[in-house]
Amino acid sequence: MRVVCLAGGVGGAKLADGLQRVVAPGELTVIVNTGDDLNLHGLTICPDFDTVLYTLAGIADPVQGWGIAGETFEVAAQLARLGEETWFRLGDRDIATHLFRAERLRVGGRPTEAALELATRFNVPSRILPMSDTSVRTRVRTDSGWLDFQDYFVRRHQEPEVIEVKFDGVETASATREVKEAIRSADAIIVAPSNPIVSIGPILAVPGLLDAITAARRRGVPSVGVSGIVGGKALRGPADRMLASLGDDPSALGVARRYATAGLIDTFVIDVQDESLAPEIEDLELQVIVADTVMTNSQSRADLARTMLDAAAAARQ
Ligand code: FO1
Repeated sequence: MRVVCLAGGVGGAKLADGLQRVVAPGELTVIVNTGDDLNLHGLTICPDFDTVLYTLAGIADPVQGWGIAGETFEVAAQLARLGEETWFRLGDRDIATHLFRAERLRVGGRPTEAALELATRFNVPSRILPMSDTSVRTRVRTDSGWLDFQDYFVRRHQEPEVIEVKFDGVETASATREVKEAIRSADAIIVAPSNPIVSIGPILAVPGLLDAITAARRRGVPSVGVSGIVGGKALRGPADRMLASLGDDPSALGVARRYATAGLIDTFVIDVQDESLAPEIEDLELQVIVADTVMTNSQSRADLARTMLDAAAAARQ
């Protein structure tokens, strides 16, 4: 079964890891949000890509979910001594990834080519594709005006209320041939429990990408999503507060509404804690599956992946 997973953030990486554990080697493609990317110290940093990369390589920091386990921060400490800003902390080993990427880009490689090569070098059997090869930058409007995503997310600890979101550069971005080909040949599309606004939102905004998913769904390819909001609380990050401040329901129902409106999915997995929301989600003409969705270890990642793939297989029959 060839599986395409849309992902961003730590929750997306965890589900991607579960999928990689249950599909045959090489059958998984993860399409990753690049709206969180930033330029720092002359380097292009791709946090969501790298989080998926390190997680699928089995070397992600188990506590924070991003970065590399056992990381050291000598370069960051020296940058601080030089008077540079270090609120976005790059680990020493992580910097090696950035140097690798920088060199590939410097000699004219596309971000997708650098991404494929990085996955190979890290012995990852899955394909991890940036959503596009041109720069897209998520920005959020708050009381302090428009902020770059990582300024809001890391520097200001997601504290300001988000009143508007935009994806700078997305109008001129396009789905890469690798992304289109992965969706064209997919047997199932899986939408990870990532932030629907700033992780999945930018992916869907890339011209041609949702069209490719729509075409796949018309051919009968099932598309299964899962809520990253359980019991009205985001499992991680600010998705619940963002949904509320943007006028949506901060719940699995709010996430389902966004995906149903976009025409992204036909089946939605909600947590057992949210079972009472099932009828309202079914009213959106979505098939609802109730399951344990909270991923606390590799077994529960694989279990959620299996639940979603089983739902996809059932939808194909
Ligand atoms: N998150 C933080 O909260 N603080 C950091 O200093 C930080 C550094 C960082 C460096 C590389 C990387 O790949 C990710 C990093 N992240 C950090 C995580 C990142 O901001 C978030 O995971 C995503 O952008 C949100 O999905």
